[in-house]
Amino acid sequence: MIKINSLEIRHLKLPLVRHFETSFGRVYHQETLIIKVSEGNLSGWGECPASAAPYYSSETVHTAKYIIKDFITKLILNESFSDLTHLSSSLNGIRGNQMAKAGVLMALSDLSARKRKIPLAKLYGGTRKAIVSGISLGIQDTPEDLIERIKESVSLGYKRIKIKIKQGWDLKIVALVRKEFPRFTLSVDANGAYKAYDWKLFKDLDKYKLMMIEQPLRQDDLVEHAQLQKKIKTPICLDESIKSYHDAEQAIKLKSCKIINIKQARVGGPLEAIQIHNFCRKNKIPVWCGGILESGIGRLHNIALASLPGFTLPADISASARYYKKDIINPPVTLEANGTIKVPTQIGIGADIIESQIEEYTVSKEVIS
Ligand code: OSB
Ligand code: MG
Repeated sequence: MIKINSLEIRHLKLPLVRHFETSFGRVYHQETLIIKVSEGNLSGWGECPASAAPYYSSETVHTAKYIIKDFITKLILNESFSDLTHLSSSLNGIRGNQMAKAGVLMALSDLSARKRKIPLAKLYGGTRKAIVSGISLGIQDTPEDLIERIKESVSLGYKRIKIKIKQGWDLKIVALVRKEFPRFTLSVDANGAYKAYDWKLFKDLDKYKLMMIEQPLRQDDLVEHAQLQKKIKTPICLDESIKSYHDAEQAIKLKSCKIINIKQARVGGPLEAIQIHNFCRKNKIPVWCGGILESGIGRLHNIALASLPGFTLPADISASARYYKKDIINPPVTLEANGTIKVPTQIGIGADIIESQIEEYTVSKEVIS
């Protein structure tokens, strides 16, 4: 039984160690919502990494906060649910707004794990003791800066490097990186910056033996992705296009991709993410766990998810220190020398919440009960 009697939403603004640039722009801070749900004196934490602007997804921290306050809490506060699945399906009437739903459902999953006194990974049926970690490197001021960042990441132990690309920072950059790192596992992520008529560029990329090309075209271009995949050898991986289980089904039927990046925040929460994982596993589509610059709380949620057996490719889950000088969890997420991250064995998300650090980053706070 789940019956929460209070929900706290905090809007946090965390300074990044270094700016992060994608084809849709550069950020110096990450804005995110931390959600705390309580059942009596037991609480669970989740994260809604909707960010400040509607560029990666149509949501922002402000739209998500509004949806949580005015719609989600009205459906779940002080209501009884038999389990997480029951609760999750009660939100089906709210269209879209996946990140808002995800933040709340993550918090409820943490709460459920704490109630059962088991690690979150165990609640999800996770089987891995550690996950293989990759790193996503943004667009840099110069190619030399990028090479420097890659060298640093390889020496820290990261097992796969993902390079953000955009018009003017693509083929030449990949050629240069391949020359410096002939065999390292590399991928690129365009965040939807290209059009179907740019197909030749992707054909030219084939010779660099990338592990995948992530989201080359716009999010709604499933048919165009299928046509592009037919023309090139490198596997296409979809990120922004997959916002639900239904999207994953459509993409696989259409052969729009050979790999899927699963982000629980993007697909409406952990249960939807697990359904996509199960479907992909059945259809032999490899998946990996992506990230959206999460603070420690969302990062631990991603680690728990990535412990499921179908997550066979390196995750975009790096150490806390890759993004944040002071994380809001103790201990922070750290990278082992062999390029893995341990799946916590403590109850719930698996680390203590540093409430004083959360307070320092808080822009606004609201408690609904
Ligand atoms: O496209 O995967 C993406 C960060 C913010 C928004 C979208 C993306 C990313 C990343 C970084 O690539 C992933 C991470 O390390 O959290
Ligand atoms: Mg991506």
